[in-house]
Amino acid sequence: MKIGLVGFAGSGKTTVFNTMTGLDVPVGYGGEVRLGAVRVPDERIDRLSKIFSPKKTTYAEIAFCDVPGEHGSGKKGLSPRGLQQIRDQEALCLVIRDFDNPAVEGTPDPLGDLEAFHAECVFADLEIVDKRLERARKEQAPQAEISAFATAHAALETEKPIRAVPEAELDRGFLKGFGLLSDRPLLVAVNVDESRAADSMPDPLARRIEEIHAAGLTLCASVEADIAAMPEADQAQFIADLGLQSSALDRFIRTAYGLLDLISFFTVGPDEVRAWTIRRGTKARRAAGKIHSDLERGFIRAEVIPYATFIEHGSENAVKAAGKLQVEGQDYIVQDGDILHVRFNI
Ligand SMILES: Nc1nc2c(ncn2[C@@H]2O[C@H](COP(=O)(O)OP(=O)(O)OP(=O)(O)O)[C@@H](O)[C@H]2O)c(=O)[nH]1
Ligand SMILES: [Mg+2]
Repeated sequence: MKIGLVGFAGSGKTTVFNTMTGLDVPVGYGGEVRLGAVRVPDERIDRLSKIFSPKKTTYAEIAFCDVPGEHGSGKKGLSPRGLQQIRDQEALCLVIRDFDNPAVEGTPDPLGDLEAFHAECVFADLEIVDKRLERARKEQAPQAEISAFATAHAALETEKPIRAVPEAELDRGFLKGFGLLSDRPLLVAVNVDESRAADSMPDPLARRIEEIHAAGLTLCASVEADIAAMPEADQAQFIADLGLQSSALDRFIRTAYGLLDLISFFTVGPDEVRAWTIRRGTKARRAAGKIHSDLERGFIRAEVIPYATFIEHGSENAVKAAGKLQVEGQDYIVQDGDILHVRFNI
């Protein structure tokens, strides 16, 4: 999964990026687009790895892309270049400034910034959809295509993001390839001042985030950066002292998995214990394709052990002996924590 960190100049994107990835990219003024990956912590993988002692243990990963804001007098917006970079991301994390930044003019205005970002995405999309709809009508494209663009158009005209339109009302197949921004899952990270590091999201912001079908969390990027730089043994105590539930990274990952409706399944063996990330509702054959395209093409069946069942019995053989091994066909819907063994033939 690829998440783009976006937002206006000086909102703390690079600080968040460093906190999440453990990298040390210079913060401050603009900079380049940077890429980094985060290992998704998972106790189940820790435990499976202890049991199998594999040569290699692989956690799920989230890739982050840090997109610099647009600096300059009186400009508060996204440049065409910035917009283009955002279009390449699967999901967006909007970092909003709610702390005083001497390098950026003006007092923080989180709600205003959220509104401004939302409006920019909607207008950028409306321009694309408008043109496309006109052309589809002129060229007498199939009715289904015209209707998809008309539905998107109607939503955007009332300043609704496309992601708010239910699956049943909109055939998104037609919108693919247009890089529509308001159809991307959106996670809003409100970057608050040190003094409010443990505060929850203010009501008006929470309401607006819900209205535009996004998810939100608050964090203080500079405090989180301090936490990330500490020896691991000291982190938990510091987090508790601050009145925080868990680190921003933990909360971020949980929120992102919820927002994107992601789950993990596992493969195990002496060579590798590994977590794979899929959307909830993915069928066994598609999930097998994550591991390797051959497994999808030549799929015969999946032997499935739910994680809890495996732990209860302690080994694959014990699970089999207890008659608890599930043999599933291609349409089986993979569940969070399933341990999969794919049988295939090509
Ligand atoms: N007080 C405070 N300062 C912060 C916080 N987060 C970031 N900063 C500071 O704000 C400044 C800008 O942070 P960056 O992370 O570079 O912001 P950015 O969004 O990447 O900026 P651009 O890429 O230039 O748009 C830096 O001096 C940070 O140290 C925070 O939570 N509290
Ligand atoms: Mg930056």
